[in-house]
Amino acid sequence: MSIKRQKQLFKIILISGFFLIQSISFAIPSGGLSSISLIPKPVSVTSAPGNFSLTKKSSICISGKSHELTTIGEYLSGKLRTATGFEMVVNAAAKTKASGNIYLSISKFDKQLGDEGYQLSIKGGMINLSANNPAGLFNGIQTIRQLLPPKIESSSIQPGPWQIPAGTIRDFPEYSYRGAMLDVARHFFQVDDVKRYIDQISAYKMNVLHLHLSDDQGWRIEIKKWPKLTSIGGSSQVGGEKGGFYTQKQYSEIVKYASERNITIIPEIDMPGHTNASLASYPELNCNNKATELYSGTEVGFTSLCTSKDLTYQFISDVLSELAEITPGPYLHIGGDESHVTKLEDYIPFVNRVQEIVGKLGKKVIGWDEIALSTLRPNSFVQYWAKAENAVLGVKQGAKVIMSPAANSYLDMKYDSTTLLGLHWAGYVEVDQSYNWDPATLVKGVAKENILGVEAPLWTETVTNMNELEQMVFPRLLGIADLAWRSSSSGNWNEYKIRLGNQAERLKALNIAYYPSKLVPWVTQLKN
Ligand code: IFG
Repeated sequence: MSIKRQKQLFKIILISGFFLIQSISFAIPSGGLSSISLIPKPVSVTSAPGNFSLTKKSSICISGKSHELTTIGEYLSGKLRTATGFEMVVNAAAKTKASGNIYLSISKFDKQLGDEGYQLSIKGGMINLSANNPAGLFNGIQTIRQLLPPKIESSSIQPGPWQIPAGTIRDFPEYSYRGAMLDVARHFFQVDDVKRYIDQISAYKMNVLHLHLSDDQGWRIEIKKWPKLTSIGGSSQVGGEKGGFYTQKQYSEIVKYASERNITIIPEIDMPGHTNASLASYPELNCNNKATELYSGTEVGFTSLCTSKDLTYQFISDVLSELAEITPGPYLHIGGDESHVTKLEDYIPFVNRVQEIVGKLGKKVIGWDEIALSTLRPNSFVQYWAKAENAVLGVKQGAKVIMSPAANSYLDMKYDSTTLLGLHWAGYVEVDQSYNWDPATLVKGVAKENILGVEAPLWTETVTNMNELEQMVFPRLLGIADLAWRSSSSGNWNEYKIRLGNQAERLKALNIAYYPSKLVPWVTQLKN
Protein backbone atom coordinates (compact mmCIF):
# COMPACT_ATOMS: atom_id res chain seq x y z
CA MET A 1 0.00 0.00 0.00
CA SER A 2 1.44 3.40 -1.02
CA ILE A 3 2.51 5.88 1.70
CA LYS A 4 -0.22 8.23 0.43
CA ARG A 5 -2.84 5.50 0.84
CA GLN A 6 -1.54 4.63 4.33
CA LYS A 7 -1.80 8.30 5.38
CA GLN A 8 -5.38 8.47 4.07
CA LEU A 9 -6.32 5.30 5.95
CA PHE A 10 -4.71 6.59 9.17
CA LYS A 11 -6.65 9.89 8.89
CA ILE A 12 -9.96 8.03 8.41
CA ILE A 13 -9.31 5.86 11.50
CA LEU A 14 -8.37 8.94 13.55
CA ILE A 15 -11.47 10.92 12.61
CA SER A 16 -13.92 8.03 13.02
CA GLY A 17 -12.32 7.20 16.37
CA PHE A 18 -12.84 10.79 17.50
CA PHE A 19 -16.52 10.76 16.61
CA LEU A 20 -16.94 7.35 18.20
CA ILE A 21 -15.54 8.65 21.50
CA GLN A 22 -17.69 11.77 21.18
CA SER A 23 -20.80 9.72 20.58
CA ILE A 24 -20.14 7.42 23.55
CA SER A 25 -19.15 9.88 26.21
CA PHE A 26 -20.87 13.14 25.32
CA ALA A 27 -24.20 11.97 23.98
CA ILE A 28 -27.26 13.39 25.68
CA PRO A 29 -29.73 10.62 26.39
CA SER A 30 -31.13 9.44 23.08
CA GLY A 31 -34.60 8.99 24.58
CA GLY A 32 -34.80 12.68 25.38
CA LEU A 33 -35.88 14.27 28.65
CA SER A 34 -38.25 11.51 29.75
CA SER A 35 -35.53 8.89 29.43
CA ILE A 36 -33.34 10.44 32.15
CA SER A 37 -33.48 8.63 35.51
CA LEU A 38 -34.54 10.96 38.30
CA ILE A 39 -34.87 10.32 42.04
CA PRO A 40 -37.39 11.27 43.33
CA LYS A 41 -39.51 10.48 40.29
CA PRO A 42 -41.34 13.60 39.04
CA VAL A 43 -45.12 13.74 38.57
CA SER A 44 -44.89 14.47 34.85
CA VAL A 45 -42.11 14.71 32.26
CA THR A 46 -42.78 15.62 28.62
CA SER A 47 -40.00 15.47 26.02
CA ALA A 48 -39.71 17.98 23.18
CA PRO A 49 -37.26 18.39 20.28
CA GLY A 50 -34.02 20.28 20.85
CA ASN A 51 -31.87 20.77 23.91
CA PHE A 52 -30.33 23.27 26.28
CA SER A 53 -26.58 23.84 26.42
CA LEU A 54 -24.79 25.35 29.38
CA THR A 55 -21.82 27.37 28.13
CA LYS A 56 -19.34 29.84 29.57
CA LYS A 57 -21.71 32.59 28.43
CA SER A 58 -24.63 31.16 30.44
CA SER A 59 -25.98 33.13 33.37
CA ILE A 60 -28.59 32.54 36.06
CA CYS A 61 -31.28 35.19 35.86
CA ILE A 62 -33.57 35.85 38.81
CA SER A 63 -36.71 37.93 38.65
CA GLY A 64 -36.45 40.51 41.37
CA LYS A 65 -33.65 40.91 43.89
CA SER A 66 -35.22 39.20 46.92
CA HIS A 67 -32.65 37.80 49.36
CA GLU A 68 -34.12 34.31 49.04
CA LEU A 69 -34.00 34.36 45.23
CA THR A 70 -30.42 35.65 45.29
CA THR A 71 -29.44 32.92 47.77
CA ILE A 72 -31.03 30.25 45.58
CA GLY A 73 -29.36 31.71 42.48
CA GLU A 74 -25.95 31.71 44.16
CA TYR A 75 -26.57 28.13 45.35
CA LEU A 76 -27.29 26.97 41.77
CA SER A 77 -24.32 28.93 40.48
CA GLY A 78 -22.04 27.21 42.97
CA LYS A 79 -23.39 23.77 42.05
CA LEU A 80 -22.71 24.38 38.32
CA ARG A 81 -19.45 26.36 38.53
CA THR A 82 -17.18 23.74 40.11
CA ALA A 83 -17.38 21.07 37.41
CA THR A 84 -17.91 23.34 34.38
CA GLY A 85 -15.50 26.10 35.28
CA PHE A 86 -18.08 28.59 33.98
CA GLU A 87 -18.59 31.79 35.99
CA MET A 88 -22.41 31.37 36.05
CA VAL A 89 -23.16 34.97 37.02
CA VAL A 90 -26.40 35.54 38.95
CA ASN A 91 -28.18 38.39 37.20
CA ALA A 92 -31.14 40.16 38.81
CA ALA A 93 -31.60 42.72 36.10
CA ALA A 94 -31.86 40.70 32.90
CA LYS A 95 -34.14 42.57 30.50
CA THR A 96 -34.43 40.04 27.67
CA LYS A 97 -34.33 36.24 27.61
CA ALA A 98 -31.51 34.54 25.77
CA SER A 99 -30.59 31.00 24.83
CA GLY A 100 -28.19 29.29 27.21
CA ASN A 101 -29.49 31.06 30.31
CA ILE A 102 -31.36 29.68 33.31
CA TYR A 103 -34.30 31.78 34.57
CA LEU A 104 -35.57 31.36 38.13
CA SER A 105 -38.88 32.98 39.01
CA ILE A 106 -41.59 32.95 41.64
CA SER A 107 -44.61 32.54 39.41
CA LYS A 108 -48.16 33.74 39.82
CA PHE A 109 -49.77 31.19 42.12
CA ASP A 110 -49.98 27.76 40.54
CA LYS A 111 -52.25 25.83 42.93
CA GLN A 112 -51.28 22.35 41.83
CA LEU A 113 -47.59 22.97 42.63
CA GLY A 114 -48.30 23.78 46.27
CA ASP A 115 -45.50 24.87 48.62
CA GLU A 116 -42.68 22.80 47.21
CA GLY A 117 -43.59 22.01 43.62
CA TYR A 118 -42.02 23.52 40.51
CA GLN A 119 -42.35 23.76 36.75
CA LEU A 120 -39.18 23.26 34.73
CA SER A 121 -39.37 24.21 31.08
CA ILE A 122 -36.43 23.53 28.75
CA LYS A 123 -37.36 25.29 25.52
CA GLY A 124 -35.83 27.58 22.94
CA GLY A 125 -32.39 26.76 24.25
CA MET A 126 -33.13 28.19 27.70
CA ILE A 127 -34.33 26.89 31.05
CA ASN A 128 -37.27 28.50 32.85
CA LEU A 129 -37.76 27.23 36.40
CA SER A 130 -40.76 28.63 38.24
CA ALA A 131 -42.44 27.87 41.57
CA ASN A 132 -44.81 29.40 44.10
CA ASN A 133 -41.92 30.00 46.47
CA PRO A 134 -38.16 29.46 46.94
CA ALA A 135 -38.59 25.92 48.30
CA GLY A 136 -40.04 24.89 44.96
CA LEU A 137 -37.15 26.50 43.11
CA PHE A 138 -34.71 24.63 45.36
CA ASN A 139 -36.39 21.35 44.48
CA GLY A 140 -36.38 22.21 40.79
CA ILE A 141 -32.64 22.87 41.01
CA GLN A 142 -32.08 19.35 42.36
CA THR A 143 -33.83 18.09 39.23
CA ILE A 144 -31.67 20.29 36.98
CA ARG A 145 -28.58 18.77 38.61
CA GLN A 146 -29.82 15.26 37.81
CA LEU A 147 -30.68 16.22 34.22
CA LEU A 148 -27.06 17.22 33.59
CA PRO A 149 -24.39 14.52 33.14
CA PRO A 150 -23.32 12.98 36.50
CA LYS A 151 -19.90 14.60 36.21
CA ILE A 152 -21.60 17.93 37.03
CA GLU A 153 -21.19 16.80 40.64
CA SER A 154 -17.43 16.43 40.26
CA SER A 155 -15.21 18.53 42.52
CA SER A 156 -12.83 19.25 39.62
CA ILE A 157 -13.34 20.79 36.18
CA GLN A 158 -14.70 18.34 33.59
CA PRO A 159 -14.97 18.61 29.79
CA GLY A 160 -18.43 19.49 28.37
CA PRO A 161 -20.71 19.69 26.60
CA TRP A 162 -23.33 20.24 29.31
CA GLN A 163 -26.61 19.54 27.61
CA ILE A 164 -30.17 18.85 28.76
CA PRO A 165 -32.84 17.59 26.34
CA ALA A 166 -35.81 19.92 25.84
CA GLY A 167 -39.19 19.36 27.44
CA THR A 168 -41.29 20.20 30.48
CA ILE A 169 -41.38 18.82 34.01
CA ARG A 170 -44.18 19.57 36.44
CA ASP A 171 -43.57 18.17 39.89
CA PHE A 172 -44.73 18.40 43.48
CA PRO A 173 -44.42 16.14 46.59
CA GLU A 174 -47.06 13.87 48.09
CA TYR A 175 -45.81 14.34 51.70
CA SER A 176 -44.73 17.66 53.17
CA TYR A 177 -42.41 16.02 55.74
CA ARG A 178 -39.56 14.12 54.11
CA GLY A 179 -36.80 13.53 56.65
CA ALA A 180 -33.64 11.90 57.83
CA MET A 181 -32.58 11.52 61.47
CA LEU A 182 -28.98 11.56 62.66
CA ASP A 183 -28.19 10.23 66.14
CA VAL A 184 -25.27 12.43 67.26
CA ALA A 185 -25.57 11.15 70.85
CA ARG A 186 -24.20 7.63 70.54
CA HIS A 187 -21.36 8.90 68.37
CA PHE A 188 -20.81 12.63 67.93
CA PHE A 189 -20.56 14.13 64.41
CA GLN A 190 -18.81 17.46 63.91
CA VAL A 191 -20.57 20.45 62.30
CA ASP A 192 -18.88 19.87 58.92
CA ASP A 193 -20.12 16.27 58.83
CA VAL A 194 -23.67 17.40 59.59
CA LYS A 195 -23.38 20.02 56.81
CA ARG A 196 -22.17 17.33 54.38
CA TYR A 197 -25.14 15.16 55.34
CA ILE A 198 -27.46 18.14 54.77
CA ASP A 199 -25.95 18.59 51.29
CA GLN A 200 -26.50 14.90 50.56
CA ILE A 201 -30.11 14.57 51.71
CA SER A 202 -31.20 17.90 50.21
CA ALA A 203 -29.98 16.72 46.79
CA TYR A 204 -32.83 14.17 46.95
CA LYS A 205 -35.42 16.77 48.02
CA MET A 206 -35.49 15.75 51.70
CA ASN A 207 -36.64 18.77 53.77
CA VAL A 208 -36.15 17.69 57.41
CA LEU A 209 -33.09 16.74 59.46
CA HIS A 210 -34.01 15.45 62.93
CA LEU A 211 -30.98 15.63 65.26
CA HIS A 212 -31.08 13.15 68.17
CA LEU A 213 -29.14 15.43 70.54
CA SER A 214 -29.29 13.54 73.84
CA ASP A 215 -29.25 9.96 75.07
CA ASP A 216 -27.71 7.72 77.71
CA GLN A 217 -24.25 8.05 76.16
CA GLY A 218 -24.09 11.77 75.48
CA TRP A 219 -25.62 15.28 75.67
CA ARG A 220 -24.73 17.25 72.53
CA ILE A 221 -26.16 20.77 72.80
CA GLU A 222 -24.98 23.62 75.04
CA ILE A 223 -27.63 24.69 77.57
CA LYS A 224 -26.40 27.86 79.26
CA LYS A 225 -28.47 27.37 82.43
CA TRP A 226 -27.24 23.78 82.84
CA PRO A 227 -23.57 23.86 81.71
CA LYS A 228 -22.60 20.43 83.09
CA LEU A 229 -24.90 18.79 80.54
CA THR A 230 -22.10 19.35 78.02
CA SER A 231 -19.03 19.60 80.25
CA ILE A 232 -19.86 16.24 81.84
CA GLY A 233 -22.72 14.80 79.77
CA GLY A 234 -21.04 15.73 76.48
CA SER A 235 -17.63 14.38 77.37
CA SER A 236 -18.05 10.78 76.29
CA GLN A 237 -19.78 8.52 73.76
CA VAL A 238 -20.30 4.84 72.88
CA GLY A 239 -16.97 3.06 73.29
CA GLY A 240 -15.74 5.58 75.86
CA GLU A 241 -13.84 7.91 73.53
CA LYS A 242 -14.10 11.67 73.81
CA GLY A 243 -17.60 12.82 72.81
CA GLY A 244 -18.34 16.41 71.89
CA PHE A 245 -21.18 18.87 71.62
CA TYR A 246 -22.52 21.82 69.61
CA THR A 247 -22.29 25.24 71.15
CA GLN A 248 -25.48 27.20 70.57
CA LYS A 249 -23.54 29.20 67.98
CA GLN A 250 -22.57 26.02 66.13
CA TYR A 251 -26.15 24.72 66.32
CA SER A 252 -27.36 28.00 64.79
CA GLU A 253 -24.74 27.60 62.06
CA ILE A 254 -26.19 24.18 61.25
CA VAL A 255 -29.74 25.60 61.28
CA LYS A 256 -28.75 28.39 58.86
CA TYR A 257 -26.90 26.02 56.51
CA ALA A 258 -29.91 23.72 56.53
CA SER A 259 -32.42 26.49 55.87
CA GLU A 260 -30.45 27.60 52.80
CA ARG A 261 -31.04 24.05 51.50
CA ASN A 262 -34.76 23.87 52.28
CA ILE A 263 -34.08 21.70 55.33
CA THR A 264 -35.81 22.26 58.70
CA ILE A 265 -33.81 21.16 61.75
CA ILE A 266 -35.83 19.27 64.38
CA PRO A 267 -33.93 18.89 67.67
CA GLU A 268 -34.70 15.93 69.93
CA ILE A 269 -34.17 15.86 73.68
CA ASP A 270 -35.14 12.29 74.57
CA MET A 271 -37.09 11.89 77.81
CA PRO A 272 -37.96 10.51 80.33
CA GLY A 273 -35.87 7.49 79.21
CA HIS A 274 -32.51 7.60 77.41
CA THR A 275 -31.38 10.24 79.94
CA ASN A 276 -28.23 8.90 81.59
CA ALA A 277 -26.07 11.75 80.23
CA SER A 278 -28.16 14.35 82.11
CA LEU A 279 -28.50 12.16 85.22
CA ALA A 280 -24.70 11.75 85.29
CA SER A 281 -24.26 15.53 84.98
CA TYR A 282 -26.54 16.66 87.83
CA PRO A 283 -27.05 14.58 91.01
CA GLU A 284 -30.16 16.62 91.86
CA LEU A 285 -31.91 15.35 88.73
CA ASN A 286 -31.90 11.85 90.25
CA CYS A 287 -34.61 10.77 92.70
CA ASN A 288 -31.84 9.64 95.11
CA ASN A 289 -29.79 12.83 94.49
CA LYS A 290 -26.84 10.70 93.38
CA ALA A 291 -25.34 11.26 89.94
CA THR A 292 -25.11 8.13 87.79
CA GLU A 293 -21.85 7.12 86.13
CA LEU A 294 -21.27 8.18 82.50
CA TYR A 295 -22.32 5.31 80.22
CA SER A 296 -20.56 4.21 77.03
CA GLY A 297 -22.32 0.91 76.35
CA THR A 298 -25.24 0.25 73.98
CA GLU A 299 -28.00 -1.02 76.28
CA VAL A 300 -31.32 0.86 76.26
CA GLY A 301 -34.26 1.40 78.60
CA PHE A 302 -32.44 1.49 81.94
CA THR A 303 -32.83 5.20 82.83
CA SER A 304 -35.56 7.65 83.75
CA LEU A 305 -35.75 11.26 84.80
CA CYS A 306 -37.26 11.63 88.28
CA THR A 307 -40.86 12.29 87.26
CA SER A 308 -41.93 13.11 90.82
CA LYS A 309 -39.50 16.05 91.28
CA ASP A 310 -40.57 19.61 90.34
CA LEU A 311 -36.91 20.30 89.56
CA THR A 312 -37.23 17.85 86.64
CA TYR A 313 -39.87 20.03 84.98
CA GLN A 314 -37.86 23.19 85.64
CA PHE A 315 -34.90 21.44 83.99
CA ILE A 316 -37.01 20.42 81.00
CA SER A 317 -38.49 23.90 80.69
CA ASP A 318 -35.03 25.52 80.84
CA VAL A 319 -33.62 23.13 78.25
CA LEU A 320 -36.54 23.36 75.82
CA SER A 321 -36.80 27.16 76.17
CA GLU A 322 -33.17 27.64 75.19
CA LEU A 323 -33.57 25.12 72.37
CA ALA A 324 -36.77 26.78 71.11
CA GLU A 325 -34.94 30.12 71.03
CA ILE A 326 -32.41 28.81 68.52
CA THR A 327 -34.80 26.57 66.55
CA PRO A 328 -36.83 28.52 63.96
CA GLY A 329 -38.60 25.32 62.84
CA PRO A 330 -42.07 24.54 64.27
CA TYR A 331 -41.18 21.25 66.03
CA LEU A 332 -39.42 20.09 69.20
CA HIS A 333 -38.96 16.30 69.50
CA ILE A 334 -39.32 15.07 73.11
CA GLY A 335 -38.38 11.43 72.46
CA GLY A 336 -40.48 9.33 74.87
CA ASP A 337 -39.18 5.97 73.67
CA GLU A 338 -38.17 2.90 75.67
CA SER A 339 -38.97 4.35 79.10
CA HIS A 340 -38.84 0.84 80.52
CA VAL A 341 -38.05 1.97 84.09
CA THR A 342 -40.69 4.71 84.21
CA LYS A 343 -43.99 3.38 85.52
CA LEU A 344 -46.83 3.96 83.03
CA GLU A 345 -48.78 5.85 85.69
CA ASP A 346 -45.81 8.24 85.94
CA TYR A 347 -45.00 8.26 82.21
CA ILE A 348 -48.45 9.47 81.12
CA PRO A 349 -48.63 12.60 83.32
CA PHE A 350 -44.98 13.29 82.54
CA VAL A 351 -45.60 13.37 78.78
CA ASN A 352 -48.79 15.38 79.29
CA ARG A 353 -46.84 17.96 81.29
CA VAL A 354 -43.98 18.15 78.78
CA GLN A 355 -46.48 18.70 75.95
CA GLU A 356 -47.77 21.71 77.91
CA ILE A 357 -44.23 23.06 78.30
CA VAL A 358 -43.61 22.76 74.55
CA GLY A 359 -47.00 24.31 73.73
CA LYS A 360 -46.17 27.34 75.90
CA LEU A 361 -42.99 27.77 73.83
CA GLY A 362 -45.10 27.99 70.68
CA LYS A 363 -43.73 24.78 69.27
CA LYS A 364 -45.35 21.50 68.19
CA VAL A 365 -44.45 18.19 69.82
CA ILE A 366 -43.11 15.16 68.02
CA GLY A 367 -42.51 12.01 70.04
CA TRP A 368 -41.74 8.34 69.37
CA ASP A 369 -44.90 6.26 69.14
CA GLU A 370 -45.11 5.51 72.88
CA ILE A 371 -46.28 9.09 73.51
CA ALA A 372 -49.66 8.00 72.07
CA LEU A 373 -50.23 6.41 75.50
CA SER A 374 -50.50 9.95 76.94
CA THR A 375 -53.23 12.52 76.23
CA LEU A 376 -52.02 14.08 72.99
CA ARG A 377 -52.37 17.81 72.45
CA PRO A 378 -53.91 18.79 69.08
CA ASN A 379 -50.52 19.76 67.61
CA SER A 380 -48.63 16.69 68.72
CA PHE A 381 -47.26 14.19 66.21
CA VAL A 382 -46.48 10.50 66.73
CA GLN A 383 -43.38 9.03 65.08
CA TYR A 384 -44.15 5.38 64.35
CA TRP A 385 -41.06 3.21 64.75
CA ALA A 386 -42.01 -0.05 66.50
CA LYS A 387 -45.57 -0.50 67.74
CA ALA A 388 -48.30 -0.14 65.11
CA GLU A 389 -50.89 -0.09 67.90
CA ASN A 390 -49.34 3.12 69.23
CA ALA A 391 -49.56 4.73 65.81
CA VAL A 392 -53.23 3.72 65.58
CA LEU A 393 -53.81 5.06 69.11
CA GLY A 394 -52.28 8.36 68.02
CA VAL A 395 -54.56 8.55 64.98
CA LYS A 396 -57.56 7.82 67.22
CA GLN A 397 -56.55 10.87 69.29
CA GLY A 398 -56.43 12.96 66.12
CA ALA A 399 -52.67 13.06 65.79
CA LYS A 400 -50.80 12.78 62.50
CA VAL A 401 -48.11 10.16 62.15
CA ILE A 402 -44.52 10.31 60.85
CA MET A 403 -43.72 6.92 59.35
CA SER A 404 -40.33 5.49 60.43
CA PRO A 405 -40.98 1.73 60.49
CA ALA A 406 -37.78 0.14 61.83
CA ALA A 407 -38.06 -2.86 59.50
CA ASN A 408 -38.00 -0.62 56.43
CA SER A 409 -36.59 2.80 57.26
CA TYR A 410 -34.00 2.27 60.02
CA LEU A 411 -30.73 2.92 58.24
CA ASP A 412 -28.70 1.36 61.07
CA MET A 413 -30.14 -2.05 60.23
CA LYS A 414 -27.60 -4.35 58.57
CA TYR A 415 -28.19 -5.01 54.84
CA ASP A 416 -27.62 -8.71 55.47
CA SER A 417 -25.73 -11.02 57.81
CA THR A 418 -22.39 -10.06 56.23
CA THR A 419 -22.77 -6.31 57.00
CA LEU A 420 -20.13 -5.38 59.57
CA LEU A 421 -21.78 -2.17 60.78
CA GLY A 422 -25.26 -1.75 62.20
CA LEU A 423 -27.73 -3.78 64.23
CA HIS A 424 -30.39 -6.28 63.18
CA TRP A 425 -33.02 -6.38 65.95
CA ALA A 426 -35.61 -5.29 63.37
CA GLY A 427 -34.27 -7.72 60.77
CA TYR A 428 -31.92 -7.39 57.83
CA VAL A 429 -32.91 -4.50 55.52
CA GLU A 430 -31.55 -4.84 51.98
CA VAL A 431 -32.13 -2.03 49.51
CA ASP A 432 -35.33 -3.61 48.16
CA GLN A 433 -36.75 -4.06 51.67
CA SER A 434 -36.24 -0.36 52.42
CA TYR A 435 -38.14 0.50 49.25
CA ASN A 436 -40.85 -2.14 49.05
CA TRP A 437 -43.42 -0.50 51.31
CA ASP A 438 -46.09 2.14 51.03
CA PRO A 439 -46.43 4.53 53.99
CA ALA A 440 -50.15 4.93 53.26
CA THR A 441 -50.99 1.22 53.54
CA LEU A 442 -48.30 -0.22 55.84
CA VAL A 443 -50.29 0.08 59.07
CA LYS A 444 -54.02 -0.72 59.14
CA GLY A 445 -55.70 2.27 60.74
CA VAL A 446 -53.07 4.74 59.55
CA ALA A 447 -54.20 6.02 56.17
CA LYS A 448 -52.61 8.59 53.87
CA GLU A 449 -54.61 11.45 55.40
CA ASN A 450 -53.27 10.51 58.84
CA ILE A 451 -49.64 10.74 57.72
CA LEU A 452 -47.52 13.89 57.96
CA GLY A 453 -44.61 12.23 56.19
CA VAL A 454 -41.71 9.80 56.21
CA GLU A 455 -38.37 9.84 58.03
CA ALA A 456 -35.35 7.52 57.86
CA PRO A 457 -33.40 7.40 61.18
CA LEU A 458 -29.72 6.51 61.45
CA TRP A 459 -28.84 5.36 64.99
CA THR A 460 -25.09 5.46 65.56
CA GLU A 461 -24.27 2.84 68.19
CA THR A 462 -21.99 1.22 65.58
CA VAL A 463 -21.49 4.13 63.15
CA THR A 464 -18.56 6.38 64.03
CA ASN A 465 -17.76 8.57 61.01
CA MET A 466 -19.04 9.90 57.66
CA ASN A 467 -17.66 7.01 55.62
CA GLU A 468 -19.51 4.50 57.79
CA LEU A 469 -22.60 6.72 57.77
CA GLU A 470 -22.60 6.79 53.97
CA GLN A 471 -22.25 3.00 53.71
CA MET A 472 -25.39 2.58 55.83
CA VAL A 473 -27.44 5.51 54.55
CA PHE A 474 -26.73 5.19 50.82
CA PRO A 475 -28.36 3.99 48.73
CA ARG A 476 -31.33 3.19 51.01
CA LEU A 477 -32.05 6.87 51.72
CA LEU A 478 -32.72 7.48 48.01
CA GLY A 479 -35.58 4.98 48.13
CA ILE A 480 -37.05 6.64 51.19
CA ALA A 481 -36.78 10.00 49.41
CA ASP A 482 -38.57 8.52 46.38
CA LEU A 483 -41.38 7.15 48.54
CA ALA A 484 -41.70 10.33 50.58
CA TRP A 485 -41.92 12.49 47.47
CA ARG A 486 -44.38 10.28 45.62
CA SER A 487 -45.20 6.81 46.87
CA SER A 488 -48.47 6.40 44.97
CA SER A 489 -46.67 6.11 41.62
CA SER A 490 -43.53 4.57 43.08
CA GLY A 491 -43.12 1.53 45.24
CA ASN A 492 -42.42 -0.68 42.23
CA TRP A 493 -38.96 -2.10 42.97
CA ASN A 494 -38.33 -3.37 39.42
CA GLU A 495 -38.91 0.10 38.01
CA TYR A 496 -37.08 1.92 40.80
CA LYS A 497 -33.94 -0.24 40.82
CA ILE A 498 -33.19 0.88 37.24
CA ARG A 499 -33.41 4.53 38.29
CA LEU A 500 -31.26 3.79 41.33
CA GLY A 501 -28.65 1.95 39.25
CA ASN A 502 -28.35 5.05 37.05
CA GLN A 503 -27.37 7.09 40.11
CA ALA A 504 -24.05 5.23 40.48
CA GLU A 505 -21.92 7.77 38.60
CA ARG A 506 -23.60 10.63 40.41
CA LEU A 507 -22.98 9.12 43.84
CA LYS A 508 -19.37 8.47 42.82
CA ALA A 509 -18.93 12.07 41.59
CA LEU A 510 -20.35 13.23 44.94
CA ASN A 511 -17.73 11.00 46.57
CA ILE A 512 -20.45 9.16 48.55
CA ALA A 513 -19.27 5.77 49.87
CA TYR A 514 -22.52 3.97 49.03
CA TYR A 515 -23.13 0.25 49.58
CA PRO A 516 -23.04 -1.40 46.11
CA SER A 517 -25.90 -3.82 46.78
CA LYS A 518 -25.97 -6.81 44.44
CA LEU A 519 -29.73 -6.30 44.02
CA VAL A 520 -29.16 -3.11 42.01
CA PRO A 521 -28.05 -2.96 38.32
CA TRP A 522 -25.43 -0.25 38.94
CA VAL A 523 -24.51 1.60 35.70
CA THR A 524 -20.94 2.81 35.54
CA GLN A 525 -20.36 4.89 32.41
CA LEU A 526 -17.26 4.84 30.24
CA LYS A 527 -14.65 7.18 31.63
CA ASN A 528 -14.42 10.21 29.33
N1 IFG B 1 -34.31 1.81 69.47
C1 IFG B 1 -34.01 3.05 70.17
C2 IFG B 1 -32.86 3.86 69.66
C3 IFG B 1 -31.73 3.01 69.10
C4 IFG B 1 -32.30 2.02 68.10
C5 IFG B 1 -31.20 1.27 67.37
C6 IFG B 1 -35.83 4.12 68.94
C7 IFG B 1 -36.93 5.14 68.93
C8 IFG B 1 -33.24 1.08 68.81
N2 IFG B 1 -35.22 3.91 70.13
O1 IFG B 1 -35.52 3.55 67.91
O2 IFG B 1 -32.34 4.68 70.70
O3 IFG B 1 -31.03 2.34 70.12
O4 IFG B 1 -31.69 0.59 66.25
